[in-house]
Amino acid sequence: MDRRQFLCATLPLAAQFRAAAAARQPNIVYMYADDLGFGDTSCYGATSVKTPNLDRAAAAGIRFTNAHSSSATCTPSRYSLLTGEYAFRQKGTAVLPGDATLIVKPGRYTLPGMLKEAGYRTGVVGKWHLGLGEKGTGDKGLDWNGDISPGPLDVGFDYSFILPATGDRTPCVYVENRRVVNLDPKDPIRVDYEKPIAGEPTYAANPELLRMRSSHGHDQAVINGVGRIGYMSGGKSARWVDEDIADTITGKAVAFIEQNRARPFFLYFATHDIHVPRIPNKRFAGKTGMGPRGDAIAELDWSIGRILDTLERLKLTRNTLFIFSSDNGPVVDDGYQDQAVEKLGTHKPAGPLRGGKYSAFDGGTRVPFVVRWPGTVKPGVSAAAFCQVDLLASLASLAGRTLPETAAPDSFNLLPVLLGKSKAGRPHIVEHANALSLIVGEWKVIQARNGQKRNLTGNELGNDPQPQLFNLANDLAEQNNLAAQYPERVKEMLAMLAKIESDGRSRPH
Ligand code: NG6
Ligand code: CA
Repeated sequence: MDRRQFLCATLPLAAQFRAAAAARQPNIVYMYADDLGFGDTSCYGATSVKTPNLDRAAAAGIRFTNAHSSSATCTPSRYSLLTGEYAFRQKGTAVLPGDATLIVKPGRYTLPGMLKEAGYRTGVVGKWHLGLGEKGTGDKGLDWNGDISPGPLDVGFDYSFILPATGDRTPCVYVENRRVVNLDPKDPIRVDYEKPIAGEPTYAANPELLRMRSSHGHDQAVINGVGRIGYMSGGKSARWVDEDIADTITGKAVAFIEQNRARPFFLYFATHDIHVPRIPNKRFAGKTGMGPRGDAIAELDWSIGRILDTLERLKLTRNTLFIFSSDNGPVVDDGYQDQAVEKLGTHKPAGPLRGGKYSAFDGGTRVPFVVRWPGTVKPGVSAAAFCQVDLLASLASLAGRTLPETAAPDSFNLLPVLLGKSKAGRPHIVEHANALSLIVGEWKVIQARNGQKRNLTGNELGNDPQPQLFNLANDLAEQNNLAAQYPERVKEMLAMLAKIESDGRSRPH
């Protein structure tokens, strides 16, 4: 008896329809790199580093050239991805410390929750960085040694295996579902973001333990020879080994696919690569001649290959929508002396774009975005405007779900764009760095913003006390500020942006 006949024989009619619909749903794998720039992969023009696995996905799918992360840093981009709401609407969605509380509140309509309702088995593997628990850490706060809740399982995921925040923030342990992995109860974990923990090595007191120095910050706890943000004690058997993070989480992602091969699944696989600290496995160390940053790109590409190979091996390729992107633009010096600057050579992490991570210029949010679904998506290149905040509404459309009126306030249903059936992208793009920007067609305005021009590690932020206007069609690199020449256009576009802000939503009713 095949699966259909079996369902017919055993289920009542309504359940048969549901099961049949679910059986037709494609799997969805959303692979999310960290800090990977528009120019960091060979399918987007890099020559100093090769990414054959991403290139093969791009050759068989669609390579987008005007797709954006919702923000120029991690936490707000991930918040928007899961909620379909621009992060600038909510306080507390900036880059979070490792002891932050969960910022996507249970009960919220989310991307994984929507897919779960549609019959998907949902999993998140990798970097989380959206907080955990409701009390924060500290003496009376989140206890890392017990059940950690609420977390991913309370906002729509059936399974989670995560790094709580970032590789450079404590606690340096994995959390699987509600528990720290490999924790010895006799060696409990304590996390502190205010003061050192007595008896634990610190950056200042124990330089002999360091194998990588900081260029800025990263000078609190020393774990595995690397200075981190935040302090921690205990959990010795649970601590991750930086060199093995890609292997560990890619293994968990592969296992999730294997275990759920027989039903529709949604995997959100958020890599640690190529975020700092960049400590790739020895298989990749020294392989690109570009130092750890280049080697981390090679390691990332290996992870992509493992996912694609797994789909192929399980014969799921034609029934899986695979999407790859990055949470924000590239950064070279992000606070460690890891030779990224010295060994950059002619490589341009943001390709032709100005700025990168943290920046209001396009390098901050215009990121690689590749969609592959053989048999359904025709290979090509798309210049359509797309934002990761649109994934919720677009994938809801794919899964046959109607969004509640108040859900996902900034998510546009661009499923036809995602699948290459239309080139009509979103009518405008809001970019979120320190300042907000608005792109409409070829024009881009950046709101006036006081503040530093560059951050402490030299990354250009795009702040200017006057509004800036660029024509991206002739000046993709944002070199010629035309604000003085077109004051009316600046005024109109800033008014449109102010309305998007004050309306509290931008998704059409
Ligand atoms: C910054 C860190 C940087 C990185 C970033 C968050 C310093 C000097 N810089 O504060 O290293 O961790 O936060 O990156 O500490 S993100 O991709 O998660 O947004
Ligand atoms: Ca990031």
